[in-house]
Amino acid sequence: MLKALLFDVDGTLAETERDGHRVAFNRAFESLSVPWRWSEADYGELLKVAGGRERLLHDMRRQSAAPADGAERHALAARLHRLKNEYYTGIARSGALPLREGVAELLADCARAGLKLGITTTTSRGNVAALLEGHLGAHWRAGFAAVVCAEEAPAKKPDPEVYRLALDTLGLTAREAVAIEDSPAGIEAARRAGVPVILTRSYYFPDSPGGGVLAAGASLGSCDGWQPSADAHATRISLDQIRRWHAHGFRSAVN
Ligand code: XBP
Ligand code: MG
Repeated sequence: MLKALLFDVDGTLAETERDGHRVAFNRAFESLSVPWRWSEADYGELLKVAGGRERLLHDMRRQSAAPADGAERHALAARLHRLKNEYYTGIARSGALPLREGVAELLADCARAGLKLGITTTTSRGNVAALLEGHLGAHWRAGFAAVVCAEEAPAKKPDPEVYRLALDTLGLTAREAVAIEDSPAGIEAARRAGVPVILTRSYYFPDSPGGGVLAAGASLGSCDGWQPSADAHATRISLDQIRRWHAHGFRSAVN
């Protein structure tokens, strides 16, 4: 029986990457007079590396202006990442990163039904708080029975640590939860923890593979184009719809 929904953050709760993290990284580069910038297209490629600091270190390998010394490179990445998060939280608090369509309604379905909610993300607690305080109010944390972020799960997706910790916190088995994810790394992390996935494709991951997930679609805010199909009479993906996919999943894809 379904007992919890576990939400990824970046790309799933909100489209935070292009106009949030990417812009904040570029501001951090500028502030520290680092001579490179990340275009929208560059950033799409770089998102194959989960974790902002890990992404910086990965990119520095191709930047001729990056420090050659390993320790200096790590120190610069750490400084840039801290600064990026300061800029990012400012952007998130400004309200520039709205929740994706259907997210607020699905969270409300869960609250009404008493279904547990969790956050399972590669980003930091501060970034999640900055995003969710604006959308869900100062007491947003009380609505989530588990909030697992980079601080608790330093091994980034596709490592399953973040999902395993969330299940431990909730005291649930993997099959009692459903992960809502947008990226291939996120899907893999959930699946390695045994948690069935609903895939909501995002700006940077429009082609995330839908094989092996309970359901895949473009938006929780619409019933169009979902595989398997969603209730044609509904206007959005509801908790009831997710319960149906979950129940059906154990008779087909997940088994
Ligand atoms: C997405 C990520 C993160 C963000 C940046 O996390 O991979 O690295 O791009 O955040 P998720 P940080 O989809 O799991 O929410 O700089 O804090 O890593
Ligand atoms: Mg994501």
